[in-house]
Amino acid sequence: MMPEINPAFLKNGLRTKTFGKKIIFLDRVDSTNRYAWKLAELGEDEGTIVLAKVQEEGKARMDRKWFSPEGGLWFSVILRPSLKAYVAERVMLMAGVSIVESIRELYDLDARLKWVNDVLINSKKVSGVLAETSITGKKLDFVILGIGVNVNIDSFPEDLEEKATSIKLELGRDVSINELAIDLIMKLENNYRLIWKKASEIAGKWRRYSDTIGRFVEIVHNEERLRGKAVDIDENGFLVLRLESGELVKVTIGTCYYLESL
Ligand code: BT5
Repeated sequence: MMPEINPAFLKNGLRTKTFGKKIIFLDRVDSTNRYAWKLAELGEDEGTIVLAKVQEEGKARMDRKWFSPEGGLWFSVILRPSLKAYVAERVMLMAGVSIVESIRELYDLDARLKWVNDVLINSKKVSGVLAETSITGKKLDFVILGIGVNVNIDSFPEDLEEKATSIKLELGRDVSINELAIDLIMKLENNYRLIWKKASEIAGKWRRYSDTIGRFVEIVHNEERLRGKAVDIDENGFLVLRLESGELVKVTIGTCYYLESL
């Protein structure tokens, strides 16, 4: 078993049409999303992947940081979906589903999805997704789909200790980052094909793996807070909340916190 990333091994193992047809391997980068964004602006094709062993300024949503030492799987895929901008969330949805499927199949771990993009094992975050979109008017130019998975990471900084985990910590052994990368990139390509006409299939899988549906939640976005019971996810990745008044609302963006009660 080769735990470390090996470009030749990874390329040989991939059976995909577009995803990873070209992979740019970097030892270090500020952020694979930032790097891929620049390439996309220069016209890089759909499917090109930027993968780094270490990110010095890994990006999370809303200007937060992503801890990205050696031992993780950090990569970004350039996508050029012909979708209206408002359905770009579907990319996020299919990415979360793909990560969960890979972790479940390869390691038999009980990976679950917390809205909107967290993959949890035993209630701790093992993976996150950052989809950044370039939009002109109502048209989507490109999406940079960034995925981070804590694979062979032994320890986390103090502020993450309680809420983050890795596959190694859960299994008690190192695993092959190559094997996970190959499996995940293939699943991403397959699930990506479904986002046009079979988005409800993706939403169905999301529902099955959901950690969020059925819980009382608070969704926070900027100054806005919304409390309710999470009752469903729709095919665009929007969370359906039942407010205390009984009214159903769809939430499109925000950070989700779990509550004991409303
Ligand atoms: C995310 O944001 O979860 C998106 C993470 C995307 C990272 C990938 S790595 C490859 C690509 N290139 C990039 O530069 N980024 C992408 P969000 O939902 O905002 O969650 C961020 C929060 O997760 C932080 O505020 C921390 O609390 C926590 N966190 C940071 N690093 C973590 C880690 N390695 N594991 C688990 N939790 C982490």
